[in-house]
Amino acid sequence: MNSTGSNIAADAFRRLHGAAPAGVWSAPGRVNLIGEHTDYNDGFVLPFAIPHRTWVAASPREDGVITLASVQDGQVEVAEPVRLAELEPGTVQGWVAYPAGVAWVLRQQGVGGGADLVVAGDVPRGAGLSSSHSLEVATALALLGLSGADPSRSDIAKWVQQAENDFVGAPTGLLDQTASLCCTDAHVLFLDVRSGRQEQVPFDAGAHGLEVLVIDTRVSHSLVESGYGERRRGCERAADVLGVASLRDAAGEEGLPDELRPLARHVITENERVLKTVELLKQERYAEIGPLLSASHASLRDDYRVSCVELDVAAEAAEKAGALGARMIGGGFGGSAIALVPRELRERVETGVAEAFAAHGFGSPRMFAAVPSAGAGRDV
Ligand code: GAF
Repeated sequence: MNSTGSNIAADAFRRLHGAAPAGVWSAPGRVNLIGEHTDYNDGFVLPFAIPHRTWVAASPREDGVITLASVQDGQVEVAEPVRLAELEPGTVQGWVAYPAGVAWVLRQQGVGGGADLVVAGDVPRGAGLSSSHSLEVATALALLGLSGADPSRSDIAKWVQQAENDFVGAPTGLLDQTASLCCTDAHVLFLDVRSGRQEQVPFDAGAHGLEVLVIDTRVSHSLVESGYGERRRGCERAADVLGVASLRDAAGEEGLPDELRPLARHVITENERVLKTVELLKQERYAEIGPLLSASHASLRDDYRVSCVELDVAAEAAEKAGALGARMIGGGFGGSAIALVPRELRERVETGVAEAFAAHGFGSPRMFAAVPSAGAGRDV
């Protein structure tokens, strides 16, 4: 949908509202190369934006109402309009909660008003590629753009996080919205969540004969939210016991009760792996990041326990077929894995993963190579 996603949203807007939108804004999904479950521990992450995006065609309204429609496979779904003044957490369910949550937060910030919004997009949903954050970020840029406000991207990321935490009710960190807002073409974004420091690190796997293959398992297990929140609370407890502000500051796991040790171990070692990966990328030693990706997966599987059998099979089968490393990405319990694959082995890896899925009786995974793409912005 990439080159035409903006047109699809704008055309549907014209059909619904009888006039062209005032503008179209879009935001990408993301792949996190490494640095998982470190964001809410004040740690390091290293995402890049994928070419898949969500577009929001928008025009202002004077009556404090937000109307929402989405275009999916040519079908337009019109949602119940929401009145800004009546928005409260829990008042809106389903996909509308994401844009509504953003409007709710912006209103508290004194920006953004009523608007007609029409959404189109091609970020695979429920695949751990941040489709909901891309919708939230595109909505935020649209509402801000309509109102003429121009806050910093890190403020927008914090507001989107607030919408996600307080309105949608998911206790997520800052990784996904910052990735969507701040990633740039041909780079990974090295983000220190504590300080907010960002560094764009060139990432051209193709120049090294490599590809980042995304393997969407197409499963999303229940417990996602509670499993995520439980890990997050475990990390906070561990930091408390250790007497540090967050696990970012933990030097080791000594002194922790048995059940909290693996959580701390994951966060400590994962932050180290991010730093090492950045160093290797800067030295153009791309192939050597493979083992770090695999170590990240093992840590998420064994210590943090957020993997699942489909993700484990995906990572294992990819490596067996020649990937230099593979890992689950995102929150876990389903969604996607990535594999670092020598270009000439791409087909073999895809076949190996597909066969392993079939042998386990799983549905077919969706696979595509992802290249670092542009972050969020105004299209029209
Ligand atoms: C999800 C969350 F939204 C992120 O904030 C991050 O914690 C990630 O899981 C795990 O690294 O994508």
